[in-house]
Amino acid sequence: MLSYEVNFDGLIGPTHNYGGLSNGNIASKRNALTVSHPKQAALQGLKKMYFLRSLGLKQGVLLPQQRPHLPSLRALGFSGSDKSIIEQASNTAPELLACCYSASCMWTANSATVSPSADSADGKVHFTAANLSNMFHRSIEHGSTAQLLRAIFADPAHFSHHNPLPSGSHFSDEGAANHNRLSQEYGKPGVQLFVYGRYAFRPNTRMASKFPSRQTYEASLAISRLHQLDANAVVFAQQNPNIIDAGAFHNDVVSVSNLNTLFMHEEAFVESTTMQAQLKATFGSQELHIIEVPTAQVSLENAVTSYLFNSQLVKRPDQDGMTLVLPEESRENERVFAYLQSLLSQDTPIKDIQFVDVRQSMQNGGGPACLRLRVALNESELQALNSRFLIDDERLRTLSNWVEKHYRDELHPNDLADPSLANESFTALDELTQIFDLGSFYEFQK
Ligand code: SUG
Repeated sequence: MLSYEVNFDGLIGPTHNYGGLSNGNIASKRNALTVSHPKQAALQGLKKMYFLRSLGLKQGVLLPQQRPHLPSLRALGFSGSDKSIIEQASNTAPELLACCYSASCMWTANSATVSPSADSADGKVHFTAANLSNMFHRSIEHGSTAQLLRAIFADPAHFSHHNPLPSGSHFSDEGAANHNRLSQEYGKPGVQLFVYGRYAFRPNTRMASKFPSRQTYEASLAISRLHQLDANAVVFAQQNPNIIDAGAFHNDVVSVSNLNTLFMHEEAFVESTTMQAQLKATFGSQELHIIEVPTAQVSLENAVTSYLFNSQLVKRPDQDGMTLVLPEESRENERVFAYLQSLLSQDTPIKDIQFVDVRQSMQNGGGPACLRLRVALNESELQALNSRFLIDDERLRTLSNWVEKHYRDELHPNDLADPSLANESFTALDELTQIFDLGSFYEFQK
């Protein structure tokens, strides 16, 4: 049976702003409280989807969540009308208002971990929405994420959904941003590589000291159990604490995989040689390509600022080699661009490089790979999902028109205090549920 990788990109929401909310994410801190451009951000995201489709790939979309998330503000003691809640929060706790306004669910690589049916004992595709418990503004995403994934992948004959892991620091889970899968074909059994930053219950011999290690080993292990993975086909590896302290807050800032190829920075993992040997042994006699980028060619700083590894490594149906879809920032960084030229002259599966402009997202630390959730599906699973969430050119046009109609060109930090922004956002989202025929999906619609 044919099988595919479908990338589900986050549609960037109308309240995209720079809150400076993520400790350890250098771009988020650097751009804190600067003016954002929500319309441009969403159009950049849609253009990326359009571009990937033009490469012959299957493209899906995940919807923005309700922001401001008034249920969270109510849970924190603000009461009264929507307008009054926003006014109280902006006067007494602007940091909470900013968290509840963040459009961070756009980074769908963090929305869930997904295991394809070929790897799971029950032959189903497994989903666990990430609890994102490390950062408050992200910890409010998982309820709506789980609800949306259940609505898209509804057929229980093919899809199995798990509740997010228990909240709290022990099972802190950041989803697919710390998860890679290697296989010869999307629909054939593969090896899943789970990357964690720290142990929650065992003593840590090495751990990042400056910035938080968001993913725990125990969270990754729990997901591998929930997804019914073969213990002989999973590898757990620790992300190098130095690289977390250099600003790589997720593993997808320093590595990316597709099919039988892993593209990684030399310093991405603790005990990298052992990890690679384990990966090769687990992969068996099949061919596995590990492309390791030396620090001498791309420093940690350049890896983090250019987001070289936060690219999408994809296999176009019409070509033998793979294409690396990178952020424009990688082209602009001289050292990184020189490395990319040398990569193309080497004998590796990567034969082509392409660049996309997702600068609005990049300024919050989210590159092309952060904006997408990979879901490997076979033909019958593809037929079973809610096809409204698969993008074709007509849907892209509809969504671009919707963005043009509802989004602001600019958002200043003070605009969050203005209740009319909430109304505009809800009006836009209400229309979106009609486009996707979702019924009453958002909290404000109930
Ligand atoms: O969790 N930024 C996100 C970026 C997520 C990138 N995702 C992956 N690497 N997969 C984060 O740090 C910044 C929000 C703000 O500051 O307004 C933010 O949440």
